[in-house]
Amino acid sequence: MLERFSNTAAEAWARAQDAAARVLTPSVRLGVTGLSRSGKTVFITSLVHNLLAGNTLPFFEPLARGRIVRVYLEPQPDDAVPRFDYESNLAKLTAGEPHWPESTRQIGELRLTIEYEPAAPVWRALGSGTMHLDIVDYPGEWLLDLPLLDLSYEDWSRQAIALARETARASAARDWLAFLATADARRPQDEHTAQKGAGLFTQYLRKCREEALSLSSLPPGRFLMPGDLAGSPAFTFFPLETPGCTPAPAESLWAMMARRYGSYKTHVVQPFFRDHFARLDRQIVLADVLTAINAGPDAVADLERALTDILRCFRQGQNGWLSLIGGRRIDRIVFAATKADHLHQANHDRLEAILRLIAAKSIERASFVGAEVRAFALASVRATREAQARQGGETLPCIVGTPLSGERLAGRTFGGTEELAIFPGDLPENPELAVSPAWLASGQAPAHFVRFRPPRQPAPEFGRGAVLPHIRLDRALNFLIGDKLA
Ligand SMILES: Nc1nc2c(ncn2[C@@H]2O[C@H](COP(=O)(O)OP(=O)(O)OP(=O)(O)O)[C@@H](O)[C@H]2O)c(=O)[nH]1
Ligand SMILES: [Mg+2]
Repeated sequence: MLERFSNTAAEAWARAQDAAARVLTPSVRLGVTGLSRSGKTVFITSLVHNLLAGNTLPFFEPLARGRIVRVYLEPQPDDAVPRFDYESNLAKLTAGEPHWPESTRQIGELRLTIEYEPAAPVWRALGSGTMHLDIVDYPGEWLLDLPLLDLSYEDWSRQAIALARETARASAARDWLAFLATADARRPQDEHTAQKGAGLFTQYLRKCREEALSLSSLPPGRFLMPGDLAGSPAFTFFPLETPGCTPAPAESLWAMMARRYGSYKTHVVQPFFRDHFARLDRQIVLADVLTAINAGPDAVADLERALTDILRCFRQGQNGWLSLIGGRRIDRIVFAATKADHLHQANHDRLEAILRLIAAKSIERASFVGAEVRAFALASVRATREAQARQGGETLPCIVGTPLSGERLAGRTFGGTEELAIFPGDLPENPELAVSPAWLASGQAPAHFVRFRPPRQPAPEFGRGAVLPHIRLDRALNFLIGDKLA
C-alpha cells in the first residue's frame, strides 16, 4: 500500500514543481510542530516578526554580521493550504491590551523571502542571494498517526487497549473500557454501536488531554481535531478486542471497524504525509517540558514517549518512514523547550540540559539515524522580567509578570492587571535527577506556574515599532537556517 501511495501522480507533480521552483530560487521548507498548546503559533509569529522588523538577534549569524539585506512576505507556494494568519496573531500580541492568539487546529503555511549577502567573498562578488523560507505549522498529534500506516486494525486495537489500561489513564478510560467489555467484536455491525463506541473513545482521549494536559500520545491524532471530516465513517471507529488470528467475520462489528480504520488511513493520514510531511527540509519540534516536569513522572514518561514516536517519523535509511514514502532528507531537527521565561535565567541552561537528555533517550529508543538533532530552551515571547527578592535574609531570583485574568495561585485569583513576583524554584543541576521518577514525584520541581499576559509594547510616542522580546529564539533560528544563508 505504501508503494502505491508514494507513486501517485499528484506526488510526482508536486515534486517536479518543487524541483523546478528551487532551481530558480532555493527554498527551505521548515516544519514547525509540537503537541497542542506547546507554543507553535506564538513561535512562528515571533520568529517572522523579529526577522521582518530586523530586531536584534545576536546569535543569528547572518543578521548579526549585517548580511541580511531585506526580508519580506510573499504569497505561499501551495494554494490549497490555509495561510498562517501572521498579521492577526501579531496584532493580538502587540495590542494595547496584549493577548495570546487562539488555539489553532489545522495546518498553516507562510512564505518569507530573505535577501542576503553571501559570507564567502567569491559568492558576494556575484551579487546578493535570495532564499524562500516556507514555514509549515502542523499539529504534532498528526505526526503520531504515521505509525498507523504500518499497523493493522488488530495490532492498533491491542496497543490502544493496553495504553487505556495503564494506571495513569484509568479514570479517563473508565467509561470507554466499561463499554468495551460489552462490545463483542463478532456481533453484527450496526451504526448505533459504532457511534457510541467512537464517541466514548473520543471522550476518553479528550479527558486524557484535559485532566493532565501532558498525556501526549493520543492517536488517532485527528479524533481531537477532525476538521471537515467530523462525523464521517472514517472517524467513526474504535479499537476492539479481537480474537487471535481468525479473520474478521463478514458484516461483523469487527469488519466494520477495520474497514473504517482503513478509510481513516487512506483519506486522512496518507494525504497529510504525502502532501506536507514528505516535503520538509528542516523541522522544529516544540515541547512544553516545564509543564510536564510540573505534572510529575507520568507526564514526563508520556512526553518521552511522544518525542520518541515523533523521532521515529523522521528516521532515515532502512525502515525509515521518510524513505518509504519517498520523502526528502530532513537533515536538521531542533527540539525546543518553550516558555523558558517561566524560569529565572540561571535555570535556562538546566532546562536545555534536561531536554537534551530526554532527546538523547528518545534518539536511542527510536534507533534514530539521519538528521543532526539539537535541543534549545527558549521563550518565543518573553512575558516576564527578572528581579531579586529578599526573604529572611536570603536573596531569591524571581520572575515578574502580569498573570492573565482568572489565573490562580496560592488561593489568590488574579484580575489581569496586577504584577506578581514569583520565585519559581530551581531545576536540579544534574539533568538525570530532573527526569528521575523519585525526584519528579517529590514535589521539588519548580512550581507556581501561572500563565502571564504577553508583554506590553512601548507607547508609540517613543517612536519605536512593536518588539516581541524573546529568549534564545535566535540560537534555534541560526541552527535551523543559518547555514542556508552562508
Ligand atoms: N510565557 C510564555 N507563554 C507562552 C509562550 N509561547 C506560548 N505561550 C503560552 O502557551 C499558549 C499556547 O501557545 P500557542 O502558540 O497558541 O500554542 P500552539 O502550539 O499553537 O497551540 P495549539 O494551536 O492549540 O496547538 C499561549 O496561549 C501562551 O499562554 C512564551 O514564549 N512565553
Ligand atoms: Mg497554534
